Order: sequence, then structure tokens, then C-alpha cells
Amino acid sequence: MATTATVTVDERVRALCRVEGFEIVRFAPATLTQAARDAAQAALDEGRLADMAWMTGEWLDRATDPQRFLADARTAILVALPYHGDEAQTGPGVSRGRIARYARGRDYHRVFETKLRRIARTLREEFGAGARATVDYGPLLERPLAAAAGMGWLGKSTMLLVPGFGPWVLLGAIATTLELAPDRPLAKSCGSCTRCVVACPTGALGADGSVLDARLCISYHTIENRGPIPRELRAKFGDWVFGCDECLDSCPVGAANHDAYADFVPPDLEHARPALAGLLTLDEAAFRARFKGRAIMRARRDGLVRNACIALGNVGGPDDLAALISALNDASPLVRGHAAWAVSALANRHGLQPAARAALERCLEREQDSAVREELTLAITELGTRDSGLGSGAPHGNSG
Ligand code: B12
Ligand code: SF4
Ligand code: SF4
Repeated sequence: MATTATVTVDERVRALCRVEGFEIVRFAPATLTQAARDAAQAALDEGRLADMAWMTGEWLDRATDPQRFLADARTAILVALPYHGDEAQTGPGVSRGRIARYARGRDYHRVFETKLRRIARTLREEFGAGARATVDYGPLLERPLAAAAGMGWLGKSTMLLVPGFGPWVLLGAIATTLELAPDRPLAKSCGSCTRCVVACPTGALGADGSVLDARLCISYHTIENRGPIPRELRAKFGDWVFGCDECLDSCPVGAANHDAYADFVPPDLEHARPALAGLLTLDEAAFRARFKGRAIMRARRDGLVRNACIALGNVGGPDDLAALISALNDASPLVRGHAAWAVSALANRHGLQPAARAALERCLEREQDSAVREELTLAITELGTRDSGLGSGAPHGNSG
């Protein structure tokens, strides 16, 4: 049973978190269940973590053992900040991409870091306790810990679903040597719902629940993948240029309006739905200037421009062909290769094959990079053999 002194410490810790703006605060014992550890190990062993080089066996060993994150840890303090599930409205005339909602405002890592560090420092100074904070990148699996702390439950999308907010929260954690009274896990589940599994455009979610194959996930490819996007997946990416919210959007939990933390609200349309042709013109310096302080930096310039090429291939209008043809001359072979695919995809949708063929063949004559040559050759071969909706406009309806 908790002593009066312990309750006071608990309340003080919750108050510290609330002062930092964390209205959602839960405590869990600083341990992960064997089932969660086995699930993480299976994801690694079966290749479902794709090529996230930092998620090694060593990383997962530590991430599934809070005692290795902080010696003598007794409690994991889980905090969350909400953001919006609402979609930004776009007007006609410009082909726009989509940035995942979590990345439309300030970089959440920076927002959490400052707050979590202040809380951890107070725990050390006021209670003489050990305390170590992390958000996202630290070796600590945040979702199973948050579920153990009763913040929400693990949905079939693998998202932590929080009553009132659904999947639309971001998580941070502090491990501490303080013994705080744990909150109870929620007795809730997705039941028979499978909306996210059905909604996922690439089939990345396992029907049996809480299993995601990152090799198929648009979020993984647009954010973490530094190389080529598998050709068979590109047409399924729609207009996503950074992250993907399809499984979150389909979720009926917490869909009701809630206040988003102010830092995560996009200040304008370009932060949410950037004009695709504009992204193609960014060089390294312009990319850094535009996305400084935002999570988009993670994709790096070449990755984001690669993604924008694919999105234009999928949703661009006839007027966007010229921008894609210019991208065939980009300094990055990664971009040139994906521009080739996109030229072919867009031309097929709008009946622009002759102009596309001429541009692709010109590039093939002078291209030295073997991977780009292969992309160009395939793009030429595929001209006229894809979707025959000639001149019918963008099937994803985004070119306005
Ligand atoms: C790597 C990573 C990714 C990868 C892989 C995601 C994945 N599902 O495996 C990629 C790049 C694809 C990704 C995408 C996204 N991510 Co991410 N990601 C992470 C990160 C860094 C590690 C997650 C991880 O290790 N995954 C591997 C699996 C094995 O572990 P897990 O999902 O954490 O835990 C699972 C197992 O433990 C298992 N499990 C637990 N107990 C049990 C018991 C049994 C019996 C079984 C069978 C299984 C089981 O279920 C858990 C949930 O799926 C975390 C931050 C962190 N440090 O935890 C953020 C994090 C999970 N991501 C987050 C977000 C916001 C996203 C995106 C929504 C971003 C976007 N819009 O594009 C998407 C959502 C995609 C999705 N459906 O998950 C948030 C999630 C918040 C929330 N409410 O759940 C986190 C927590 C970051 C944060 N600090 O807020 N992400
Ligand atoms: S983020 Fe997108 S691609 Fe990844 S599992 Fe969810 S719906 Fe599928
Ligand atoms: S869409 Fe349905 S199955 Fe998927 S996470 Fe939400 S409630 Fe669970």
C-alpha cells in the first residue's frame, strides 16, 4: 500500500509534468513484459524493422530493458502531447503533397526534450533520484510502456490509442529510481475492428494485430529509407511525401475534436500540404533553410525530393511534367532515378507519352550512373503500358 509520503511524491511528479504542458501523465513499473520483448525480437529477426540501421539487436536489448536505460530504475513516467487529426483544406490549381500530421509544426523531439530535461533535473535535485529522459530515439520502447502505464492500448495499427485522443498523441518517457505508485493498464482493445488493416495502402499491417512490416510501410520509406523506394510500392504512396497517416485516419477511436498542443499546429498550408513542384527545386541550402526546426529534416534533401517525385507521378497534373523532366537533371542519382519513374507514371495518366519518351531517351544517352540508367530504361519500357486513363486527370484527385 502506498504511504502518505509516496503519494505526495507522486503528486509532485504529476504536477511537474503538468507545469510543462503534459496533461497526460502515467506511471508504470520500469519493466517490460516478456511478451513485448519477444514481439520486438521477432520483428527484428523476421526483418520487419527493415533497414533502420540503428535498431540493432543491441539497441532492442536495451530498449526492452529499462534497467539498462537507467541503472536501478523503478518507474517509467510516460507523458504525451496531443496533435490534430484534422486535414488541411487545399484549393484548386496546385498539385500538393501530404506531410504526416505529427510533422507539420515544430519538431516534437525538440519540444519534448526541453520539457523532459527540466523534469528529470528537478527529480535529481529535489529528490536525489536517478532520472533519464528520452523521446523517440532513445533506447526505450515507449508504446508498450505507455500501455503498461494505462495511458491507452496497443491498436492493430500498432499505435497507442488513448481514450479521447485515439492515435493522435506523441510520447516521451522518463525512467527514474523513484518508486511511484503505478497506474493500472486499461482493460480495452480494438475488438473486432480492422479498419486500419484494410485502409493501409500497402498491406503493411498484419491482420492478427500489433504487427507492422516496415519494409512495406510508407512512413518508413518516406522518412527512414535513404535509398530507392521499391518500384512495386511507388504507385501506392499516393501524395505522401513525409510519413503516412492512413492507418491513423481510419481509426474511429478519439476521432472527436480535441485541442492540439500549440507547437504542433501548422502555421500555414505549405507546412501541411506543400506544393510538389516547389519541393523539386530545393537544393541543399534551400532545404535546410525551409525545414530547419522541423521533423522533415530527418528525410534529408535527397529523400524528400525523391518522395516528391513519386507523389507527382501519382497525383500531378499535365502541367507538372516539365518540373519532373527538369528533375531528370538533378545532382542526386537517387532523385534522377525516381524522376524517371514519375515522368513515365504521370505521362501515362495524362496521355503525354511522346514528350516523356523524348525526355527520357535524351537523358539515357548521357546518363553515366548504372542505377539511373536502369530506371530510365524501365521508365521508357513502361510508357504506355500502365493505367490507360489518357487525359483523364489525376486519379487521386489532388492536382486540383
Ligand atoms: C521505429 C519506429 C517507427 C518505424 C516502425 C514502426 C513500428 N510500428 O514498428 C516507422 C518508421 C515505420 C514508424 C512509423 C510511425 N511512427 Co514511429 N516510432 C518508431 C520508434 C522509434 C520505435 C518503435 C519500435 O521499436 N517498433 C518496433 C516494434 C516491435 O515495437 P513497438 O511498436 O514499440 O511495440 C510493439 C511490440 O512491443 C508489441 N507488443 C507489446 N506487447 C505485446 C504483447 C503481445 C502479446 C504481442 C503479440 C505484441 C506486443 O506491440 C507494440 C506496439 O505495436 C518509436 C519510438 C520509441 N522509442 O518507441 C516511434 C513511435 C512508435 N512512432 C510514432 C509515430 C507517431 C509514428 C507514425 C504515426 C508517424 C507517421 N505519421 O508517419 C508512424 C505510424 C506507423 C505505425 N502504424 O506504427 C509514435 C507513436 C505514438 C502513438 N500514439 O503510438 C512513437 C511512439 C514516437 C513518439 N515518441 O511519439 N515508426
Ligand atoms: S503508416 Fe501508412 S503504410 Fe504504414 S502501416 Fe500505417 S497506413 Fe500502412
Ligand atoms: S482502426 Fe480499429 S483496429 Fe485499427 S487501431 Fe483503430 S480501433 Fe484498432
